[in-house]
Amino acid sequence: MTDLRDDVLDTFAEVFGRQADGLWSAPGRVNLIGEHTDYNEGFVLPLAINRRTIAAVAVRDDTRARIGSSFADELVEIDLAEVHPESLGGWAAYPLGVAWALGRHGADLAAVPGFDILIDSTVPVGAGLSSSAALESSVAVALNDIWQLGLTPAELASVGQLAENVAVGAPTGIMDQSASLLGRRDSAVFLDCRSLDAEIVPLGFEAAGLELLVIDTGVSHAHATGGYAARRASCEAGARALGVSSLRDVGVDDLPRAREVLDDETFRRVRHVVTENQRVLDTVRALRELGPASIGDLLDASHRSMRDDFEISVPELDLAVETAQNSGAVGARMTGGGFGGSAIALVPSAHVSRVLVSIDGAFAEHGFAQPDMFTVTAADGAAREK
Ligand code: GAF
Repeated sequence: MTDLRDDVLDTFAEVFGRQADGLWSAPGRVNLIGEHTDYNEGFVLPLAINRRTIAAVAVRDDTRARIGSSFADELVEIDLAEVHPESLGGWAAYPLGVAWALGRHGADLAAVPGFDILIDSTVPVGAGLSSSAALESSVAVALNDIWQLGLTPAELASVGQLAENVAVGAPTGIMDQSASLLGRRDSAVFLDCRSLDAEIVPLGFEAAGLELLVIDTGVSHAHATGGYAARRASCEAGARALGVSSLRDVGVDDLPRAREVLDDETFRRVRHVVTENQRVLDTVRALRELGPASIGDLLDASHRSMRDDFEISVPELDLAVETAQNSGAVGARMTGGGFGGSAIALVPSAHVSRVLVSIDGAFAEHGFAQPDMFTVTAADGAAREK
């Protein structure tokens, strides 16, 4: 991390010919449980991870914004007055979308100074670990500071979501930005996506001798297209048919009536969301009362629900989850929006090597490309680094 910070500052100086005023960073996330519940005003339990996006920034004395990054050759340059969702495209839509969204949250884009910004990241792109939220959140905390806006981390999460929804065009919920901004070391963020009340829940993985393994299948996904939007539409249709404003208002006890009212596919989408909300509550209780070794069955049940009812898994994710479960994991599930990306497995330290070898073997046997596997720890949310 220290090296990357120095590298970003050096690259900033090379690219812009001057020193940065400061360095800000924001983490990617793993969702422990609570999938596709955020836009249904339900519950989620993500954690920020020890993979971060770093933004070196310097204020300009004009109104131009210049944006460079280690992952794109181009330097994007635009006047702040011209920053509108329609004028943005490519990866720069994320940082510039944040500037625009800050304008919708009180920043006077005609009065604030321009900026030069250089971005680098250790959050893998397309792995379902919220590289986009990390990028948005790093820029949001940086501009919040240099423009002296005084927005809270929770408000900055809404800024990031607005940028993602409108400037990028992905109809996502508030979970990823909340995890990136509110995350806390060794803890998960228990978020009520209706009230936006957040509680920090200690995980205690290390004390329990557990590791959180990420299995990045390499199957790429995109939330601006296809399946994600279709699932969201099904949930909204289900809520309408049940006469509620969101599926948050449907409980497990309401499912027998829902089965009578809804077609089979919509019913299964609804059942996933309703039971997943309950699993989040059960997981929080289990973590608090019994410790992390007790949440395995809830993780496994969450995966089955996503595979069979919500139908957002892919064969690579199912194989990673099953193999982890059969080779010593306490529990495993796909994480994030689905249709690719990563699975997570909660594994006793002593069994990590066995799980890694088993997954490698199983992927080779099925002719799947080797997954990228690494352990993560729960990290602090977005902050100024220097
Ligand atoms: C993606 C979205 F960005 C989140 O808002 C959430 O809906 C998640 O998929 C599924 O739980 O990460």
